[in-house]
Amino acid sequence: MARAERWDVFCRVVDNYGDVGFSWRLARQLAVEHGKAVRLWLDDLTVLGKLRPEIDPAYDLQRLEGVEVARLSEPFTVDDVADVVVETFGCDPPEAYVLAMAERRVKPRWINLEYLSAESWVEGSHALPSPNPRLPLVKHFFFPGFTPRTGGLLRERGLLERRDAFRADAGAQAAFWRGLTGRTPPEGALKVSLFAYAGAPFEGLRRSVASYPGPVWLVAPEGAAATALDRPEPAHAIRRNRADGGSRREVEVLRVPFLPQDRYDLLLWACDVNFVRGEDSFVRAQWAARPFAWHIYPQDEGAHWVKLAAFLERYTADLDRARAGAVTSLWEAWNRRDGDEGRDRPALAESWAAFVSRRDALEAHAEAWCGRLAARRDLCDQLVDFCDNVLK
Ligand code: TRH
Repeated sequence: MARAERWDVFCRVVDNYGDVGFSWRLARQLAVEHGKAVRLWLDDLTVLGKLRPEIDPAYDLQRLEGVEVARLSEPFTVDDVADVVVETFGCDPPEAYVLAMAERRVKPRWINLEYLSAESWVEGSHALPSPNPRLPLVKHFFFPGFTPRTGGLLRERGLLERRDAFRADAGAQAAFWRGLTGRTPPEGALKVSLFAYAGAPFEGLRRSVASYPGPVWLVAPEGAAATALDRPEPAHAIRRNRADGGSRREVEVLRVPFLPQDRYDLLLWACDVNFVRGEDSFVRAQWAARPFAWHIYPQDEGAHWVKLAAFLERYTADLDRARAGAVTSLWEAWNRRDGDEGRDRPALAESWAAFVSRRDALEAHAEAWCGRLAARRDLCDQLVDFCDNVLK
């Protein structure tokens, strides 16, 4: 039997969970779905330990779901150089490893897997070579993306079938809610998951969702949202509501533990609206095919507004003006920060009301969008094809 092709995936944590969340998914797919011998090199094992509690950050080497998870530390001792080397987000493998790559007779194929963006320049940069200025090595850029001329998005085999089976199974959903909260949502409740960066207008959202004509569950895994909403609604807001005739409903904030990564998908599938952030949860919300709002990772000089607009342009292209406007204004209101001078400040309450009143149409849209993306090959498939058939 031919020996499995060896892949080394390197990941250095910049911050939060997304770098590891993405790298782990990729490594697992390479091993489980493509039969590669994969080592995932991580400089911070505690992050993977949050996403996968089976991981013990104390070990330098461990195995999970067919992936060898190895600690990336300096000085780095090279034991073996892989056939394919993936650096995620331009993180650079250790210098000693790169020198060893250059010494191999058959040079490893070297990929820089970049950040996700809906901007159109991505199509022109995807798959471009970048020769090393010092060494006889060529690195290729690989860009995730939303169009056929990009590397696509990670989507595990059978993901959407598992989602549909969960949605068709009321017992499984009830068991999920009981396991997470000890209860099941009240009849007719609007269930909203909440994952966003510190500084999002959490309190404003809590007030806004109260206009919903039924019970609301705001479900916040441990983190910025859960911390910000860890107090009762301010008294002045309640007084104002009473003065307005008291039409607003009780909103329940459910602070829940940070979920293992695969269970987080269940939360997105079980909710009616998902607030997500960064890169990986943003993609998972699209596979969940429910209306969602994206809290984008803030960048210097407002560069993230360009990225946000590029995605919104694609995502809302097929919507009529009112629906496209409802999505855009909610996302802009949600992402606005103090200091974003010169931007019109869309009011969160009105934006939310416009969004939620169009929920059925936005849900049909989310399904159509998901179906269109799912008709394309997933990122891991494309990456393997590129490395095995184009670069070979
Ligand atoms: O955590 P993020 O903000 O991560 C990233 C990084 O900050 C990265 O440096 C930055 O460049 C990028 O954002 C844009 O958000 P993200 O990408 O959504 O990753 C979160 C991961 O955590 C994702 O894999 C889902 C997972 N998750 C759980 O497993 N359980 C949970 O309860 C929650 C809320 C998330």
